[in-house]
Amino acid sequence: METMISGGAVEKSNADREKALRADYASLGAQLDRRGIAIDAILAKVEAFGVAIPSWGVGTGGTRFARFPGQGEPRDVFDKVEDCAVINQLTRATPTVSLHIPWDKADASRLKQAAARFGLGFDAMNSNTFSDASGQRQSYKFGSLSHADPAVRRQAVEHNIECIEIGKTLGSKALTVWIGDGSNFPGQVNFARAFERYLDAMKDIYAALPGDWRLFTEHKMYEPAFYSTVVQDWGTNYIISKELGDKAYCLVDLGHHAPNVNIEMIVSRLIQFGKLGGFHFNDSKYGDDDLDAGSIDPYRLFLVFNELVDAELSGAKDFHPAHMLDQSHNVTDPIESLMLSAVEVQRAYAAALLVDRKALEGFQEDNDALMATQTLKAAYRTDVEPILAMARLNRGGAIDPVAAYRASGYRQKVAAERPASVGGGGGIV
Ligand SMILES: [Mn+2]
Repeated sequence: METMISGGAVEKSNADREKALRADYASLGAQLDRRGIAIDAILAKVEAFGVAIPSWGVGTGGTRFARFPGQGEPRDVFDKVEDCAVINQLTRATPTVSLHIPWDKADASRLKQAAARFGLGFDAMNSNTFSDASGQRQSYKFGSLSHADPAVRRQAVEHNIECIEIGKTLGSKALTVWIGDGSNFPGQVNFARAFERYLDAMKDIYAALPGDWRLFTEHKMYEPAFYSTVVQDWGTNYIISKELGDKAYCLVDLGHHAPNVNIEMIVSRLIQFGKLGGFHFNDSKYGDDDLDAGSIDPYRLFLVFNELVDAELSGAKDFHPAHMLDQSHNVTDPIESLMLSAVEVQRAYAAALLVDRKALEGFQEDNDALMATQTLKAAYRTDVEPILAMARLNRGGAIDPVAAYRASGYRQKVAAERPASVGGGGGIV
């Protein structure tokens, strides 16, 4: 297997840290043992856990005000795959890449080979009908799948079918559809007619889905349309998945909700009715900020994983959620942000695995609110870093991914090879 950073550099970085890690792991193991938890069982689950890297995330993001390009940004999808290979080499937590078409359009067979060199696979394909590609016949200025003009809707359907075709060659098994359709003014759009047109168009896309694929629809309450969006919340998303059929599931992007919305409860509802497709992980303070996962409210991320682990352990039906990051890195090196975000998602999973579920159930039955919430807190407060670091070490990754990455000089190396970019597409979807 090829690597972008030499194995020797990673070993050198680990050599300085391994002794301390083994001591910390043994100490945590003894602590968990007293709580009736086998640390090696948690380690095995963490080692098997993966989250997909969004191809658009390895470039520097921006806001509608400005974008400040970073050094050595990827020039095309092949450069993006190399950056994703670095992230997975050091974290061993990101075995797949989620592509965005047409931004990542390339010869699909060549692309598959490029990823296979590094042992990377492909997660869900993402279509783009929220901006106009050069040379495109119809404009999406006033919508795509819900547009009043059937020619625009047809073009948007065909684009989604093209994404499925590309994904078949790449080995992807899912299509994520997020649309920017909506309105900026009351009265601009008839809510019911627009949704009806959207559903009809989605049925055409669904009909083109291979038998072993899943279709994810992603809700978003506002932006780019600021008064209304066609797929605004999880209720509408659930309706869509029910209307389309068994291969249709809801995708939850943590940033696509109003502030203070109880997202973990939405997750629970979708699990209960077999319609949770997966996630776009990120964090936010005010809106769809696309900040690094776990950077603002790590407890919320833990509470989401508390629901996921509960479903995993109780054997919920149709439960195999896709894990993807969806972030915009405006002021950090995207590779560093994505490595730490993947680790944060893994951390929430590991901590949720430590919840004493039997005790929790007892406290719930006894209406002991204080002890019930303390049961969650006891798991959340446990520092699981030795488990995460040991999982990386066992699988050939770096005990400290950012330290290993900085010591490798990878960014300086690609900065010399890749010319500085100007402007460029946004990273917020
Ligand atoms: Mn998203």
